[in-house]
Parts: sequence; C-alpha cells; structure tokens
Amino acid sequence: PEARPRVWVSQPLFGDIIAGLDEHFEVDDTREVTAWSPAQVARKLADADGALVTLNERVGAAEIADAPRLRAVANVGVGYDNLDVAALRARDIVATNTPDVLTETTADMGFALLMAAARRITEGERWLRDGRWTQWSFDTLLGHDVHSTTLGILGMGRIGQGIARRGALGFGMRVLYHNRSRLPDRIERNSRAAWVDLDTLLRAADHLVLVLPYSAATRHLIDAAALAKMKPTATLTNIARGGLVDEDALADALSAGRLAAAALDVFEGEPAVNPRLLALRNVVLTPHVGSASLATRRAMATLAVDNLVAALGRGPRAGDPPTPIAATATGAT
Ligand code: 8YV
Repeated sequence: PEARPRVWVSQPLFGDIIAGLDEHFEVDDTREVTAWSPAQVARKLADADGALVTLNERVGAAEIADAPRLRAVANVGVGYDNLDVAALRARDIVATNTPDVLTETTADMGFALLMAAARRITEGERWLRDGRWTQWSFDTLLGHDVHSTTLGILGMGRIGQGIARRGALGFGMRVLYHNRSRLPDRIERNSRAAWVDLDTLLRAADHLVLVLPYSAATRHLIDAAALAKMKPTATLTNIARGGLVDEDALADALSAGRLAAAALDVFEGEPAVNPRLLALRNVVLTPHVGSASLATRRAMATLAVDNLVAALGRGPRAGDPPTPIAATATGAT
C-alpha cells in the first residue's frame, strides 16, 4: 500500500484536536514548547508532506529548499508574516491561516488593552501591590476617558471592524479608520466608522489601535514622525505585530509626555521586550495573548487541522481548504 503522508506539528496545540490528523497521516508532533531554529525547521520539513506551524516558525525559501514532498503549510494564526507566501506559491505549496474564528476574542483584547492604558489599570495594580496605597486621595492615578472620545483604527479588517463596533455601540465613541482602501459603504455603516487619511487619523485619535498586517511596507509605520502627530493625551494600543512600531521612538514619546500611554501585546523582538518599555510606568505589556481564550485557541487549532487535512486531499473538503491565504496576498517580511 501507498505510504501515508507525513505531517509535522511544530508546537503542542490541543492533543485531542491534533489527534484528528492521525486518521489520515503519520504525525510528527511536538510535546513541549520548542524554539525551532531555521535549520531545524528545514530538517523537519525535509520529509514532510504537510506542516502545521505557529508564528514561532518562519517558513521561507530557505526552509523549503530541501522539502521536495511539501504540499501544504497550515498556519495557526490569522497573521502570516512568518510565511513567505510567494516562495510557497512558486512551489505550488498551499498556505492557509485561521481568520474569523479569532476576530471577536482579539477585538475584546484590543479593547481591554485600550482601557487598561487609558485608565491606568495595571499601573494602579502594581502601585497597590507595592504597598503604596496608604491613603486615598482625590488625584490618585488620574487617567483619560474612553467613552465619547475619538477612536482611531489603523487597519480595518475583521478585527478592526470588531473594535470599531465596540467603540461606537458600547462606548459612544466617534470612530475613524485608515486602511489602504476605503471599505464598502455597508461595512462602514455596520462598523459606524469613517475613513480618513493616515495623517488625520494620527492627529484626531484619542485612542489609536493598530490592527494591520505586518510586512516590509508597514515596518515602523508608527515612527517618531507619526508619534509626533498624535495628541499628548492619546493612547496607542498594538495587538497586531511589534514591528509596526519603532519602539525606541515610542519610549521617547512616552517618557517625554508626548503620548499619555501605550498598551502592547506584541513586540519587535518578542519574546524579548525592549528594556526601555519595561522601565516605563505608562505602558501596559502583555505576552502576545490577543487570541488567547480557551475557546478561540481550540477553534484556531481545529481550523488549522481542517485546512491541513483538506489541503492534502483528505477528509470531507478534500482539495478545498476552508481558509486558504488569498492568491493575491503578499505576506512575508
Ligand atoms: C496567534 C496571532 O496566537 O493570529 C495571529 O496573527 O498573532 C495570534 O492569534 C499566533 O499567530 C499563533 O501562531
């Protein structure tokens, strides 16, 4: 009989979900969280027909150069800057991601971070735990309002639209967004958001949220010049990719009082965090957990498994993975 296709699963996901691969494939799975080097990724892909990877694994031209059998790479995550989509496409390797299932959970987190930055929630908790609350006072930890202010959204995909709805419907905010292209009227209406150019967005936002894909074109989009346009009372929240922000310029703005606060779930060199950010009191820091609810992570793993099974020609949707990365996508940095 023909040998069963082999798939590599790069990180421990959920055992019961990954078990869904056993029916179709020889599975090389990973039991402990592992920082695979590019050479190790290449070695794992060398004899694999398919792979299920996370943002920890970069899959580019070098990693697939000696992977003659590879036909599908399923990314667990909606962002796929870890994949060189053009290099995969050139080899006819199908690439998939996990959109939709994480939209609302990640929008929740974006809003939580925005609120934490504006109302100094984590700063207050640190202050209290440090034993510094010895006397209530009227002016302790004065923050900035969220309700009835202007929400700016940079990158108006599904998650951006979810944040817009939360701001408009829940907090009475005026919502402005910037995107490469204006969205159709219907989506603008549903999100209660108006398109503005980037300059206007930076100048008008009381709370700016970054939810756009990371690529060579968006690297350090928020640099010193962009930050200089923002209000000194504004907050900046990043739930997309760390490399969108020049972190040293951000630290400069925050320490000089040219920006009120920031909330960051993602970092350019993560898991390392710029020490200048760690030293600031007006930054909320979380370890890339935007989509990290149990239900959503399970849905992401399930969708990635479904994609891989279908992309490798098995299961009820053989040949038709539910969420392929668009043929027009550029990806990869
Ligand atoms: C994932 C993310 O946890 O979806 C994304 O783009 O950043 C997170 O939801 C991550 O991609 C896991 O690989």
